[in-house]
Amino acid sequence: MVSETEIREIERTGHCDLSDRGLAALPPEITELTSLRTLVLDGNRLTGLPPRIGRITGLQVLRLNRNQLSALPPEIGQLTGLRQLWLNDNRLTGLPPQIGLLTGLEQLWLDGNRLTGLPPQIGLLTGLDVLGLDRNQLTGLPPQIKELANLRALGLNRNRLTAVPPEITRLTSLLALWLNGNQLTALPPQIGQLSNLQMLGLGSNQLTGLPPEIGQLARLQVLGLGSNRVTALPAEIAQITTLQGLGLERNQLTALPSQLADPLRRGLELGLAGNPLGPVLELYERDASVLAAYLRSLDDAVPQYEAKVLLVGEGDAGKTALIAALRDEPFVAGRPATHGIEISPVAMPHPDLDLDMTVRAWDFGGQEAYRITHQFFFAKHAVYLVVWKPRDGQEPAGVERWLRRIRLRVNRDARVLVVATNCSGERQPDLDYPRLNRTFPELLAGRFEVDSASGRGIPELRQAIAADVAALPQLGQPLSPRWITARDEILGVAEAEPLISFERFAGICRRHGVDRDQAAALAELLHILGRVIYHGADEGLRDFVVLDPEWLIKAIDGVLADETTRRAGGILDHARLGEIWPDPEDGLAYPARYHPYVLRLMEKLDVSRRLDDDQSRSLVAQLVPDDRPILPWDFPTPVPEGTRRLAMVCQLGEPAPGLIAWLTVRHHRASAGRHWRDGVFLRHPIPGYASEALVELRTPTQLEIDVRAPSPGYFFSVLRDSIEDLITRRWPGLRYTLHIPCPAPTAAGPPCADPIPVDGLLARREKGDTSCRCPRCRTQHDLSLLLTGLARPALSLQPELDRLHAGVASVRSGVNDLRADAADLADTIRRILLAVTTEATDCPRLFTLTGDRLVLWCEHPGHWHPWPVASYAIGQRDVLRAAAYATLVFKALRLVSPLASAVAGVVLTPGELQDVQNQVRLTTTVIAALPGQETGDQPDLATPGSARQITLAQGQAWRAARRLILEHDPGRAFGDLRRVPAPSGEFLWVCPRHYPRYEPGLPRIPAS
Ligand SMILES: Nc1nc2c(ncn2[C@@H]2O[C@H](COP(=O)(O)OP(=O)(O)OP(=O)(O)O)[C@@H](O)[C@H]2O)c(=O)[nH]1
Ligand SMILES: [Mg+2]
Ligand SMILES: [Zn+2]
Ligand SMILES: [Zn+2]
Repeated sequence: MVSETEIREIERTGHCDLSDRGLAALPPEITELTSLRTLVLDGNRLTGLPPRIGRITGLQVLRLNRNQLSALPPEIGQLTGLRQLWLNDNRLTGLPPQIGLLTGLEQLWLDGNRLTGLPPQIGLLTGLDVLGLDRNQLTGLPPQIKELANLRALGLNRNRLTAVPPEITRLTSLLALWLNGNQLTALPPQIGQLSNLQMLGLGSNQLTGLPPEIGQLARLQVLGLGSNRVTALPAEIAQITTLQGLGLERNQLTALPSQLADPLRRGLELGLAGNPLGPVLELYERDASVLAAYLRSLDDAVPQYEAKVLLVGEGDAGKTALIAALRDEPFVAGRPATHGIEISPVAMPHPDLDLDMTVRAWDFGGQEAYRITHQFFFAKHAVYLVVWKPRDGQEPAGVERWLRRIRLRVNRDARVLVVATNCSGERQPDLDYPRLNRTFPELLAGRFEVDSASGRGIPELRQAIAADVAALPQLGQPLSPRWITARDEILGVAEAEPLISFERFAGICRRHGVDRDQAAALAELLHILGRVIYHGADEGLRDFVVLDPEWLIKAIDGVLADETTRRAGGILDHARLGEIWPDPEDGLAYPARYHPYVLRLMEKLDVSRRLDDDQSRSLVAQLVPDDRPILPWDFPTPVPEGTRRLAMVCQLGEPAPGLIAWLTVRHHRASAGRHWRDGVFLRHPIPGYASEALVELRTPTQLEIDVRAPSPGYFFSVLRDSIEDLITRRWPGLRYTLHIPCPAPTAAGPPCADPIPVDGLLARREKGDTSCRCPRCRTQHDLSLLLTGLARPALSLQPELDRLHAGVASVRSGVNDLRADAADLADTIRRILLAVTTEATDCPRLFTLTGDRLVLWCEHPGHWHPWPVASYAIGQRDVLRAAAYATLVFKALRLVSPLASAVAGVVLTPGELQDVQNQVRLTTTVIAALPGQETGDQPDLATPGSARQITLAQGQAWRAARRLILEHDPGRAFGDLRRVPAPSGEFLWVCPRHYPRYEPGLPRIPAS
């Protein structure tokens, strides 16, 4: 079993590793080796240990993870020299009392066993530093646990605790306490005694709140409370100045304490998803400082009762007449059709409180032409009326279509009433409401029949609307009286000026005692509530506020209805805007000074884009020709030598109107001038990547993507991510699945193309499969090849970087073509950025270390370059803090210069290339001098079977580097590097030279 040589080696080193050998029993010769200090037997089939184990008295480390031990022999107590005992993932139901003799023990690991209790002797292990008891069946701990005065980490995740054992609160040395996945309903106030605690995990319990004493945990850094039933937080939580992360996902919070404003400004990260917080959630999503400003204003706040009611339905259904009836206006026969949209207030008493709610009705014109724009303005947290007119034979199917449109945009976050008009009483309209209710259970709130002429059914409908409005999460949201008066004055201006500068907005706020930060937060809040349109994070848009959404919607409708632009294939000549948006005497006015703003807003909504080569014209994607132009290649055409193909089909649950138009606009930088109603042909803007793509709706619900390039993975994953990003942002209610058309060639020539579901492939890879068979043509495929560009490789980044380095080396000797490697480098850097982005996106992520300076880089893909303006003087200790992450990133950045010069000089200016080379030279020296630093790419104990894109160690490495950068730049100026959204949805930090590619600012419009 164990060879002579091995035995000699073990005797020499004192170390014996017999893991994963399939051992069913401990080899007898081992227990003779009394000099043994470390014995590793992980991953065998041991069901018990022989009493002779007690003879290895010199043993310091004994590892028995992943065996089948159901008990330990009493003789274990003879191993008094033991410092670490690892017994994770066995079948232990208890521990022998002799465990208490192991008084030298520092680490005791018992995760994943069947323990229902611990012996009292556990209290004798006073030297214990770490005690791991995750995944057992513990309902309590013996009181003696309190004797473990040196314990620093205690893991009790996924047990059966219904209360925190009181003795735990005496373990004042604890730094980390994990209690996730138990059945806790409350925390004892004594929890505050754990004054050294840095990490407290309480997720997936049944907690409804926290005791105020939580504020005494003066060193706490991370508090996890996800998936509980917390309804409110104690204000004291804000006293913990060390707190960096507070996870509150999936609780019942309806408000946050105003005291959280300061911690938020210091950089506290909150997890708030899945709480009924309404607009507060969106404020935080926009920016932490915006939420902080709002919370800070709340001292003397009063509750607000404001909401939107949106009326949708076919033309002539009776929407406008219905609003008139709800407003108690006299009935008017023969109304004209509504153009675009009309917004008007409807008085509505609160069903329970003695007050009037402010409800604004949005009456959408029902004509077809408006539908694509109007869906932008379908808001969450609102009440919808789907209006239809059974008497004239409007088919009930229309109702379902409108319900689908609403669900696409709001998912579940709205209430919908179905209202039949013209119902003067004789017979029930023919609508299969029970079926609709099954299809839209989260949305539907009731059906009504009314007659706006006679007023029949109107009082009941009004009551139902009031009840649903009152239940919206934002109702009763507190607002400062100063904000209220500022808001009212500002909105009073809307009549005369549909759009004002942010300066003016802030000026009015100032007069009401609302400072500039708060003014920005107020603008954001009013935007979320649908009162104004304001994009504070956008360079071109943050300087003004649209006070009248109706005005903007009508302007966009005007462009989309413009026949001249349609005839020009969607090319809008800016000089014609004066014609499209006349400046009439009465009604809505569009004087020329507003034109740039409206045009920029259309860009923000992905309606149009300026042409790259001609800034005085824009492409309006919804007006492109219907017909498919001639393309350089087509789906079935064979792939030329040296080019590879990646394809994917995105199967949509229902049609998503506007998808192709939005994709066309988003990827206008990659435009190859060929776009039509159902598709677009793209070419990556960096010619060196030689990447082309065809994106086309084959049927209204089947989107096909085909990318061809020497190395197509990069462009493919960018396109795939941008589609998924568009869907999640624009149509959160849209279900979709991804498939890969089987690439195997058929006898006839074209590929088999049978769609293979990506989910299934991922599940197989999880299970360890490396290949799969096409159900149709039976071809055996390599799983990882099939998944290129669709799933982050299971490999860590390191091997990919090593491969690229080898590629560059071989190019120097003239063997390799670098175009493929250049695209692969782009993919690798993007993967690093995406991986660390799951940690934090609030600071640039590429940098080099030159010994005494840390220099940030511009992240513009393919054009990465140092940005010496953003550089910080750092000391030797700082270098060490950032070193682990810097080493990983540097492996990628070192390749920038050789690959950039290979693909073409155009990607970097000569100055930038010089900077790159300087930085790389200096950083090479720094990295080489580091004391045996590794990047943390080695297997990671904390994430077993780590197929994750970045290991926990790398995540920690990044967080350390981020803290260092933020310490050196507390004002977060970053030398004017700015955060911009990439077409694929993620954020990038780019320099002022590259900035306009993402946020082009206001267009200049030629005088007509
Ligand atoms: N008798 C009767 N007539 C109605 C009722 N509802 C609407 N009408 C009439 O039907 C016509 C169309 O109604 P509108 O309210 O303008 O329809 P709409 O849904 O706003 O139409 P668009 O603005 O084109 O989308 C008008 O002449 C109304 O007076 C109703 O409940 N009873
Ligand atoms: Mg109308
Ligand atoms: Zn096939
Ligand atoms: Zn740049």
